[in-house]
Amino acid sequence: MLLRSRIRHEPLPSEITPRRLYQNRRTVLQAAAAGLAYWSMAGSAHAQSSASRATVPAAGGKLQTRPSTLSTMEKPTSYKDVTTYNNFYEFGTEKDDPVTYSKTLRPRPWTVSVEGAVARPRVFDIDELLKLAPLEERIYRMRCVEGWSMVIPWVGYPLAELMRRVEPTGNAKYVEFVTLADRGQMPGIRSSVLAWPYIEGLRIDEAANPLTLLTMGLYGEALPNQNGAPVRIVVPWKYGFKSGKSLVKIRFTEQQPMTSWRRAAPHEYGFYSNVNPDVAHPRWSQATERRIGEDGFLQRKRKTLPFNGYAEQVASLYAGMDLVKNY
Ligand SMILES: Nc1nc2c(c(=O)[nH]1)N[C@H]1C(S)=C(S)[C@@H](COP(=O)(O)O)O[C@H]1N2
Ligand SMILES: [Mo]
Repeated sequence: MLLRSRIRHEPLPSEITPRRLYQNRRTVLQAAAAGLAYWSMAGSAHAQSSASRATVPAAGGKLQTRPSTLSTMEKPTSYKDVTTYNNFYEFGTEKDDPVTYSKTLRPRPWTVSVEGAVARPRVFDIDELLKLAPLEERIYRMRCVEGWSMVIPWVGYPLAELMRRVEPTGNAKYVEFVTLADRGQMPGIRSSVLAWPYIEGLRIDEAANPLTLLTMGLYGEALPNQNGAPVRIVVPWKYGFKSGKSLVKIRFTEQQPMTSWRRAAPHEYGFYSNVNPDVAHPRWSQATERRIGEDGFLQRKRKTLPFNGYAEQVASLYAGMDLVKNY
């Protein structure tokens, strides 16, 4: 298993891809700063990036993306780490279980039902979802509640694009994300470590924030099974468990949804779960983190940032709220 994945990913040197992404992003950011037309520059940056991607072996299909000014400039974690060190309890609780046991997941055909307090409820086919809005490459810092972090080049578009099309009503105060629970495809479901299906939720304004990404890919390719194929949510200012994988239902609700981790351990995992270095998990501190790929002899701990470094974009969502109580 490990041997096979090594061979498959050998032509993807982690030192080269992140540097190229970094350079393309700089071009776009500099163009924006110089007041040049963003689109013409973004177009040329994209042409450049799809050309250099021609050598990347396909884990899934290749996706057409445009760069985003919301990407971090930090060096992306290697493709190998992003796709072999995962949390996806439907396939087991060890970090290498998802890559090992998720071959049985069938990401096609796939539909996502969008329902509840919306004027236009609809079942979207995955291929329809892929074309609903232009795909962006969003390089986000991700922070797991367990104390490790990664930088991941996701591919998707803001969930707000989907929300616009289904028209949430005045009763839509929250969004519930329901993910696949199929014993036939997911061996981990035999275990009662969590209540299945895995459910997550956001407040409607969090869901509509431009950082909240409906995600169909990473590193320019369709999502590998272990990362939540074919579609997941990504919420970069919250602990990783808020980013539910392999979504089958998005439900707009008036009541705050009961989420899987809260149900399992309400004193450890709150509804909000914003990354907060000042609020310790009951069993460990959240003040620092270990960046995957930086481990080793001279491993350095990084300071965890409030809202995972996205405070400028999202802190206002919580104005006046007690973030110790609302952990
Ligand atoms: N359906 C489902 N989604 C899930 C999980 C899970 O166990 N099941 N784990 C969460 C946790 S704890 C983390 S840290 C992220 C990990 O995403 P990644 O493996 O793509 O980095 O997925 C989240 N989404
Ligand atoms: Mo996590």
